[in-house]
Amino acid sequence: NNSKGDSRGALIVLEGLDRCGKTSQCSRLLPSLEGLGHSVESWRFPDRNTGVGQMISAYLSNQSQLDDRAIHLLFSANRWEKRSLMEAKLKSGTTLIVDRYSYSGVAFSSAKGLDLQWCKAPEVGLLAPDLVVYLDISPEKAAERGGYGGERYEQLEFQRKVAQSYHTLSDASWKIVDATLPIEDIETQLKEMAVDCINTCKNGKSLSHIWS
Ligand code: FDM
Repeated sequence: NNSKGDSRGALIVLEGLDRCGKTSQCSRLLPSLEGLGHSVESWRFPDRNTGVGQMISAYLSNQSQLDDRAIHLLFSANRWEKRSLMEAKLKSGTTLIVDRYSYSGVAFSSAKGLDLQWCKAPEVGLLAPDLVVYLDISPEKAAERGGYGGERYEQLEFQRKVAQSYHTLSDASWKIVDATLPIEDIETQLKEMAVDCINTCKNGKSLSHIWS
């Protein structure tokens, strides 16, 4: 389909514990891929700009209390409300670099003790990433990095559980990057992985659904 000019963009997801450096790497990857002539957008979940996103934001900053399952479903709804735009962007050839996705959804909620399969269920049918990069750092090292911002989940004990959940969730397709390497080295690795992934998608890899 390359020759017809209808090739699609890639869905690239970055995951990891709080303070692993995901957000900095997303903002570095965007201009570096644009510099290569790719159409790219940077997204993040939760997307706090929607109505659902504002409820999530209030919860994270401890301004509201919600049942563990209710907040789980709100995080999921926040992805569902962006799904059709996501699909349209990808189909029009734009690559999306996404800071957190369904894996955060399942890792954080199951770290509270919710059943893993129950947590995955509302995610089924969302678009599957073409690449998941996990920025790997120990909870202890992450906690040493300039301290947490004070949101609900930013506590060492909880982050230890989240790390375990991520470990359970990960599969052989994930690219694990050592998040303690110098920023530039991580950036170089990510760029290479992203370019590879973009080319695979251009060459006809089809979009699929997560966990189905
Ligand atoms: N988080 C994020 C969840 O618990 N579930 C989700 O589905 C998502 C996307 O929200 F602690 C948690 C992870 C993190 C918090 O994320 C806010 P950012 O990246 O700090 O905005």
